[in-house]
Amino acid sequence: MSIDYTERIPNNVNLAEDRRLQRALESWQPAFLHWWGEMGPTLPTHDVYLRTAVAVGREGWANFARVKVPEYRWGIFLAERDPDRQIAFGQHKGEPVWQQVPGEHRSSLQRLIVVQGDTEPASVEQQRRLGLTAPSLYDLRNLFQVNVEEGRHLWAMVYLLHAYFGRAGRDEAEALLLRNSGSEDSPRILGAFNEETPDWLSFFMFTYFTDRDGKYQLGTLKESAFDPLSRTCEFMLKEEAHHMFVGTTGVDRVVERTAALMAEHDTDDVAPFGGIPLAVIQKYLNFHYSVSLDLFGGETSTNVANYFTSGLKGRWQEERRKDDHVLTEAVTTVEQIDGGRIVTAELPALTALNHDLRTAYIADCQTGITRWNRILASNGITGPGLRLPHVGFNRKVGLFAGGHVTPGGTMVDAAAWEAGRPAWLPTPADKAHVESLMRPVYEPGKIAAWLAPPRNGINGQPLDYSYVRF
Ligand code: BYC
Repeated sequence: MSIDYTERIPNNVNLAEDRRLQRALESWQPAFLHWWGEMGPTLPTHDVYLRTAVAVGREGWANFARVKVPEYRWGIFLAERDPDRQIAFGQHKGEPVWQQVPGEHRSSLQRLIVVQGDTEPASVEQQRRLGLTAPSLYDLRNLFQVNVEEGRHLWAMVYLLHAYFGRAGRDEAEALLLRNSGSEDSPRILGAFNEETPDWLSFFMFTYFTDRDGKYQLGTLKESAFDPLSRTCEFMLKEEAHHMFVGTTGVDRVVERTAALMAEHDTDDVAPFGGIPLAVIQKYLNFHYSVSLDLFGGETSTNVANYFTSGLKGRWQEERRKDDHVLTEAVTTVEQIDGGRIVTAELPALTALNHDLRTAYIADCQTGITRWNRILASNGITGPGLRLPHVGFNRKVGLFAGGHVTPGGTMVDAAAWEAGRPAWLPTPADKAHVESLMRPVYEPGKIAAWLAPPRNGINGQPLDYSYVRF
């Protein structure tokens, strides 16, 4: 299915054939561009080497070119429709998927789409000032790539709201541009999207841990019985892979540089040598991991049980699971706090589906830890290395909220937790040190001294390519 770039809004959904919808979206477009101008990247540039989607199939879906960022062609791209697709789970299992929204599921589906849509512009807002301190043109280009695609993911959700939810959907689409990350009066919906991303270590941790929640949530929405949502999420996941690559390799490069400085100077305290100490990397990791765990909602949730049973939101890799895909009889074990201790409890699998998704996410997060510790070892750094904190650490949502759990998984009282906090989460001094390293490097091929250079350029270009021109 090719994408029509002659239209004002590039799309592969035959927008030209639905004049009302086209007009509605064309009237949302200036509001989006205004929002981008006000809340998008603050660094002015001449052009940036960016990829743009040109098709949705397996082969060669993207085209790379120098683009003026505000002229990026944001559009609506859905994966191809499978005419035989059936609902894979829940009470409607085996029935044909829906091309329209069933009345009884209207408000739940709209809610899920709004929550998903709200995160996309939020991340652009959180990252808007990072261009001012980019460690290289390569990194700056990756930041813009992530930003324009999060903008496109907002378009993806707005298309669904406009096309399938009538007046209420159009109102929600408008509201997506009115809430803002960190705003006192109208914040973004989910906690992690109101946190700051003030420096590039935070950016790499965000794209590793928080974008990875995106991967898992989109993976469950890709299973949805509402076929347009499924097809939208399928294509979003394709774009999302690069965002996590930015996070994984970004943290790789910070760890690599830190390890090299530790080996060279035979000390853990690499701060005086312009590096980020491993203990500080661990604290940033603890923070971003724990706020990202909150994005999975409560370990037990009737919302998620209802979403699953009614076919709105499936499980990660639903069709590869070897069970009945209905789960009315199934049970699972979940950790929780009981009488000041962490215990495991057996619960109905249906209400524990957020926990099920989070379990797959945690296993995926662990692969990063393994690779970062391998980088440390290959630089001759022995010792405990980096690790994921306990799932109950620093939680604001779910069964651990309000409990005082150390990164090692011990329950302590509030005073002990506060006393431990500076060792576990970034302190003002840690943030000030990281901030002091954030100086822009805009010369082609040059790279800031607090991280290692990337292994390869983008799309086969050399590292000293002018990825961004001013
Ligand atoms: N902050 O029943 P519960 C991404 C609310 S990231 C604030 O336990 P449920 C991206 C919850 O809404 C992926 N509030 O949770 C990444 C509910 O409120 P209502 C985004 C929270 O509903 C990087 C109440 O607490 N996509 O794409 O089972 C860059 C009880 O909650 C939070 C999605 O999340 C929180 N952390 O699950 C760019 C997918 N957690 O309904 C993009 C769509 C929970 O009682 N969303 N609450 O008023 C969902 O599937 C679900 O809404 C959630 C929550 C998984 C978020």
